[in-house]
Amino acid sequence: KKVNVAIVGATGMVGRTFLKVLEERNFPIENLYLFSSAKSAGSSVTFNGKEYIVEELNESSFDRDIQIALFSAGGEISKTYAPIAASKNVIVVDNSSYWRMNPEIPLVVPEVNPEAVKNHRGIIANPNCSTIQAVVPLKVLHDNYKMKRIVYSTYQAVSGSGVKGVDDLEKGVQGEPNKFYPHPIAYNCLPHIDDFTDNGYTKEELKMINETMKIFEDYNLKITATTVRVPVRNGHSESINVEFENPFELEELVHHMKSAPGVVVIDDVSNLKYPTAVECNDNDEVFVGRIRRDFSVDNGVNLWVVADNIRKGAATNTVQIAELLLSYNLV
Ligand code: 11C
Repeated sequence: KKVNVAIVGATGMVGRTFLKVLEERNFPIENLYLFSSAKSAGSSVTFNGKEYIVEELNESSFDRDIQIALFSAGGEISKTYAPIAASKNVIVVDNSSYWRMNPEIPLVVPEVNPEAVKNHRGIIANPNCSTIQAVVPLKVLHDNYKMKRIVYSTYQAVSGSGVKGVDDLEKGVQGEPNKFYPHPIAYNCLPHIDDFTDNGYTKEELKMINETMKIFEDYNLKITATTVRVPVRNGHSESINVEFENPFELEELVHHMKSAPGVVVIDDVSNLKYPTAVECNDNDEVFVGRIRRDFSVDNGVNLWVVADNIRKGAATNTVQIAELLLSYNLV
């Protein structure tokens, strides 16, 4: 079965990666419609060898036969246009943060909670990149040992901020002053991603905490997070400390991790093998290494988790959700 697909935000970093991933995975597209802001409208994009002209998004963009729309054009666009699309029987898979915590909107990572898509009412949310790469490896551990507390510390690439972040890093290493971040990102680390909130946490930290609870449907989990921007072009890294209700054998835990869907274990410190952002770039899996017991608590483990934030953290996960819609016959 082939479907008609729209992409909103087609010229952005994630939008372009949607096209790449759809092409690579041979997503069954009959007709493709590409939308952007007025600024990028009119540009041409090649998909599967055919040229498409990007149209300006407006209220009548969805007045045609479209079954699935992938959105990545920021929260404000999703706030306004996702309900318009949904009202015209388009199923929206939205990469912005706007709908994620709405109790009526499923928040889906296909390796973790695929069944949640079945409850959709026209809009499905794609989680934040740093949450996605955390919950993929945590799923198998939660199933086996029941997590009770998580401490997230992230090392996030500038591509998470889009082209402006990448520019600040590239020009910063050439000696130019920072334009986008409030401090230099070249040769520096900024403990600041997204806006600060009244309780001292950033929105990025709160996203990791709240989205993890929603995806696991476990609001008793105790979670804390510190999210940091580092001078890496692409690929987020995370240190994850987890404490379980139940005891575990490390060897068995590693065995479970190796069999987890979407996870690749690279953990051979005697040969200096562990995942890094540079080497994991351009892959769809979540890479896990440095798996070791936390000796300071009864049932704790430390993990080092790396993924391509634009692919698995955004575009690939969104396309996988669209694939779920097809496999569950929801379109
Ligand atoms: C970053 N995680 O790395 C952000 C980018 O809520 O979708 C994605 C923000 C979001 O800066």
